[in-house]
Amino acid sequence: MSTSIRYILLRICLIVSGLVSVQAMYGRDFIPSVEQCSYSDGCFRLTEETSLLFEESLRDIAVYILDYVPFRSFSQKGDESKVMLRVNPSLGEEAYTISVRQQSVTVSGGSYAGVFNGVMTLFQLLPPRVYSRNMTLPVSIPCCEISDHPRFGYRWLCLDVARTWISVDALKRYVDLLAYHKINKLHLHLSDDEGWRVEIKSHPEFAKVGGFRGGDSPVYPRYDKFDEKWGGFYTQDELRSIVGYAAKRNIEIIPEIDMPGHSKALGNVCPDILCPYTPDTSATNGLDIRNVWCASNESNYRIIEDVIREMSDIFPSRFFHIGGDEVVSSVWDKCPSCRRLKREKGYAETRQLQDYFMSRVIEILSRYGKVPSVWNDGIHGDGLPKSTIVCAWKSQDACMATAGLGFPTIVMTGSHFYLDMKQSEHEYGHNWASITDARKVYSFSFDKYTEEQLRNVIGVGATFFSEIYIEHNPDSNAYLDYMLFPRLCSMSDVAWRTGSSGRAWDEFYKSLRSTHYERMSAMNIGFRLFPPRVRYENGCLTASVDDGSDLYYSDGGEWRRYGTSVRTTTPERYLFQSRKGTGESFRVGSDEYYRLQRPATHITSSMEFASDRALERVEKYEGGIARTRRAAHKGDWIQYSFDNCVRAREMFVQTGHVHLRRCLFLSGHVEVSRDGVNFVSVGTLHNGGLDFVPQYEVKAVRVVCDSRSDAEDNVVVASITIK
Ligand code: TNX
Repeated sequence: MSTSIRYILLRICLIVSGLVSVQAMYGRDFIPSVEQCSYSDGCFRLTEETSLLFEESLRDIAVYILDYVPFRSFSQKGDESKVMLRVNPSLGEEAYTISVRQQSVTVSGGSYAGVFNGVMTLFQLLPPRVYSRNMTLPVSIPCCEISDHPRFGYRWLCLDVARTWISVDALKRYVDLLAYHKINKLHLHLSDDEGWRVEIKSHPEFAKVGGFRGGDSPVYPRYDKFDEKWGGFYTQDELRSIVGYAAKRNIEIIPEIDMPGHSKALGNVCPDILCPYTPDTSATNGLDIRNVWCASNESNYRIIEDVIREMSDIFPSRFFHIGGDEVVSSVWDKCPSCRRLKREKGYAETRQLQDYFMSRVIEILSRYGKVPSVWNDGIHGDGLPKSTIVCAWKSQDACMATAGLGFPTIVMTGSHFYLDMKQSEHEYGHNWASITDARKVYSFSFDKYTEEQLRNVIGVGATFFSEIYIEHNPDSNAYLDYMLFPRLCSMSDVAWRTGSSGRAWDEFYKSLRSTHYERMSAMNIGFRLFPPRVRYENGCLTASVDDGSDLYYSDGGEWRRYGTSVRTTTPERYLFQSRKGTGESFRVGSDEYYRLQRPATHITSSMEFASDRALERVEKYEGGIARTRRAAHKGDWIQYSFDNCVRAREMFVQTGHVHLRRCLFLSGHVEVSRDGVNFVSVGTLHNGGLDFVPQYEVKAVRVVCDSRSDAEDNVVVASITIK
């Protein structure tokens, strides 16, 4: 019988059985893909009378299921209608089979992990509302036989909880969301320049002080909240509870302390870990850029041992990630004792001190039974044991080279798997690696890898670095949800799909639209929809979507439901957005909306400017930033004057720069002038910048400092944005 005929019979069966009609058709749109699934006639009725039978070693899974499916009977003995969980050691550890017959459902897995994976697939045979944890029975499950196993044993997500604090409850929620997608490794980036997040009992100040930014904390403040103390850390008990919570969901937590670089937060708390010299901060706007552990200070290795000893006791994972990325090794050249160490060891290059540092840390790790994991730029020389798991991120070439060196490699190429990247041109995020949406993630391919390289690839991973997250109200997780989903759905498919189970994007996208968006809504994820296509032609704005979502639009006022088209002579004022369930798209306009004006502009300041060339680039809208010669005082100003008056629908000015601390007007206002002589205020600055709508043609715009004695650094100025 052909599959489509079976499918039709199945629909008829369900409709005739009168239980559930079309909704019972779930079970086709598996994400990630299932290796083999064949349907047969009939269905299993899951009712309140159905019992859940399980082997004792699977009790945690049974308890987990009860949270989602309201089984009344939870028993060890045989019943008429039953769902059974079993371990079948002849299957691979993470492999599973599901057999749905009219009288019973059996999920068998090679181990706890395999059974858990099977249960995650079983959930996808149920209506999406199962994820909302208030499913009502009865429901029907189509009769089928499924057998499945993952391509890679490491399906990984790295979450940067150092730059932006993520609470324990939020982390547990993400653990659940990963589990639904069969992602089984959560790598926590627990330290960086902006924070230290693990309680270390022998050094309580690491977390108690280093876990917070701003206010009286010595740690680099968050950009727009210089005076607000913000952040948090995980106590050891909280971490143990996260580890246990994750283990029940087949997720291993891999901790990372990023060393020897990326350690500024700790360096600010305990300056003794840094190389002992006074940095010259005149070139860096007063910022001490030393963020590297001193390699020659013996007491540093004792501190690291304290950290590793305590953390080994919290995290049962065999692996301990020790970072190794982006080390500014020139600090060691300036340190007398590191120079001495370099000489004693006979190193030709300063970089070799990194190998020395890493091998000392690895020696400590081995005393606690741990295998190291590093970022790919942590590999130097041949000091790393070949069992080191390498997270390869820089480029596809770096991934292939790492695998070629024989290291077990997690492929997390920035261009495809960095979920801090923008998802389309006008959206939020970084773009250094690429612009990456769910489709691009899905397109990842191992085609260029040699067989030998491929043998060393043990997993695929995504990463979310959180420098920018902190500016997007991280107390709600909306931004993180939006950045992770559905890109993680694509990643999970790349990491799981085996042999012929891969689908073309169109098919995968169909599964997203027809079922998985609904599942993610039941999971309460604020996921991203692909933005609508907006066009302006013949005086009309038209917008369209291909995912059945609802369209809305606004001309700056209230948001309205979109009908067929919007007739207007000012298309540049309109934005459109699609919404479906808990998902929404970015707000997008037609080309007219994005068109910027670049009138001839001259920038002057009461503080004068430091470099003519930089200023010229800013005046010509070529990007970059210019800096004033000194810090601002009350009454200081920066003025943009136009050769000809400008009629604009919106203007945006910004002082300061995300990466240059305190180079802004902490408080101030913006004034506009019709004649370049008389100015009128249009609003106060927020985060050193202001978006405003000029009511008439403008000859000049002036940003004025209102604080008595402002930032300690000079002021950074960018081009004015004029729409
Ligand atoms: C590179 S990935 C980094 C991170 C940044 C990220 C921003 C890696 C090992 N280093 O420190 O946060 O880029 O995308």
